[in-house]
Amino acid sequence: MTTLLHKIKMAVLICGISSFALAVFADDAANISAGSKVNKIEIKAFMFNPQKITVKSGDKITWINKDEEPHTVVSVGKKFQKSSALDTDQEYSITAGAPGTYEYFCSVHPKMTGTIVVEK
Ligand SMILES: [Cu+2]
Repeated sequence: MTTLLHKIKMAVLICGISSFALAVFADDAANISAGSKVNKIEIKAFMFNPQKITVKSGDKITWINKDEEPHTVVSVGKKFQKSSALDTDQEYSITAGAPGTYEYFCSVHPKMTGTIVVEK
């Protein structure tokens, strides 16, 4: 699985990627790693909760918007694919890749920030 994730990452880096292609890759990775932990981040009151989350490489991370306002999930430095604008109760998921610290924010409300720490 680690190898697959590396391949996906390489593919993403090489291709420059359309968001559609990445979404397909992400879904495939999620299916293959079924059984790995799902980490939920709730978006509520203009905050990501938990604001900082620690996950294992290969884990799925899912945001759900519990506000009446649209929010997005955008990686600082484009380390992972950004979400579209999430409406109320809409979810967005990624699969944690290489270990490291990933900062993200909401492009609609840039003061909304969060951190993902990916461990091996
Ligand atoms: Cu927002």
